[in-house]
Amino acid sequence: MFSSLFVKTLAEKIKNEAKKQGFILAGITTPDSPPHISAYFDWLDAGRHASMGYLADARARERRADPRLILSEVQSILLLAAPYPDPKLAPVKSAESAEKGIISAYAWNEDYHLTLKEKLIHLVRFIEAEVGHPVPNRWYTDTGPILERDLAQRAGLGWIGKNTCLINPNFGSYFFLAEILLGLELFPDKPFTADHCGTCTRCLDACPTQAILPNHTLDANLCISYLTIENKGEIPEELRPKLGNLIFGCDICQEVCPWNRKRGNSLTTWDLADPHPDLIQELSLTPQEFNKKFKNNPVKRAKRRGYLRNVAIALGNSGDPAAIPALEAALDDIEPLVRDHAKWALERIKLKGEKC
Ligand code: B12
Ligand code: SF4
Ligand code: SF4
Repeated sequence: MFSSLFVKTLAEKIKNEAKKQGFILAGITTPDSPPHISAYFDWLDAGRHASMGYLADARARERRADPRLILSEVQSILLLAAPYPDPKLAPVKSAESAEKGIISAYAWNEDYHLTLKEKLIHLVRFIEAEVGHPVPNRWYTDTGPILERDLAQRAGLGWIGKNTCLINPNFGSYFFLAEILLGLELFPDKPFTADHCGTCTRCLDACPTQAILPNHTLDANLCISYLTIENKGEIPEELRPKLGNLIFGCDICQEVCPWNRKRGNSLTTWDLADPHPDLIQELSLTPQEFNKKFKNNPVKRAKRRGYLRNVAIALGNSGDPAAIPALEAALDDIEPLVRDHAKWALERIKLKGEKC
């Protein structure tokens, strides 16, 4: 048992060390059940998770409701935010935009699941050195059975906006969340209780598929981020035109958010050669070229067949006859998913041509 002064000072030291590691926000909460766990259950029961079955099984539900089932010794949870680039930093050039695709800004750098790992391990070592003994711990970013946004709000990092993202008044929402469950008593931060959305409805108005629901949740069945990344099958025909030239993920409900208007809130460097690649070239990527291009990059999650499916739709949406030869070649692609979407894209270009 530590003195309360030690517990408070230790928490501050840990948060300072997190900032030195490049995290822009750090806060501590208790392992109690997340405040909006019932909203999560309702969301699942309404089928809003689409095909993401891993979110809905009994194990997933129990663990999200009680972090102690993940680590029985847990006494505190350290929540962290790591920045990614502002999509405005690489604007799509308007003259070429019809044939350019848009990759979401969170995927412009090496996969955060890999890059944050070392920083999280460093923080655990730092904490153990400070207390002078091993500390039971478990860390995650994205993939843990944890409601990261809800816990981050309770750890004081920001509020959950109508677009469902965690937003901080100083940093906007272009950041990842990560957390370390610790078998260590730490002084918890105050929850972030203000809701700075007010009467604004920009995200709801801008969402191309009306995926955002009025209760701080969204319907993944309609969300372009889900459709282009997590969905492994066909994209429903009626939604394809709404994808525009988004070929991996979607940043629209964050781009329109006034809290992301400020500059300098995010990372200013990235390692993807072109966040807005030439669609015709992308459609001809062989499996080897795809694997090389997106090695250790989040785009790999869509797999070549999902990515080229998205690229074919974007070409169809461009209505540009220059895409016809590439789409015709894709009718012989090794993947049925790519062939089917190329066929749709060709029909769409033809239809658009007839209307002109
Ligand atoms: C599944 C998932 C998705 C799904 C579903 C997203 C969703 N909004 O539900 C899809 C594939 C669509 C998706 C998309 C994206 N995702 Co995602 N995703 C997740 C994941 C793995 C689980 C989220 C989840 O449980 N959703 C279910 C809903 C019900 O829970 P929730 O989103 O946490 O929302 C809470 C609020 O709705 C709140 N709530 C409910 N009612 C009410 C009422 C009030 C008044 C209030 C205040 C709150 C509130 O309670 C809910 C439960 O705690 C998390 C990682 C994690 N382990 O948490 C990342 C995560 C949420 N995603 C992230 C990112 C970056 C994205 C994208 C930006 C990627 C992209 N560019 O395409 C988009 C953003 C789309 C959006 N507007 O949310 C980040 C978000 C960081 C942030 N600043 O918020 C996370 C935290 C991953 C990470 N570690 O960084 N994602
Ligand atoms: S990510 Fe795109 S499709 Fe999904 S809710 Fe936001 S604006 Fe709508
Ligand atoms: S766009 Fe407006 S309503 Fe939507 S999250 Fe941002 S502030 Fe809230």
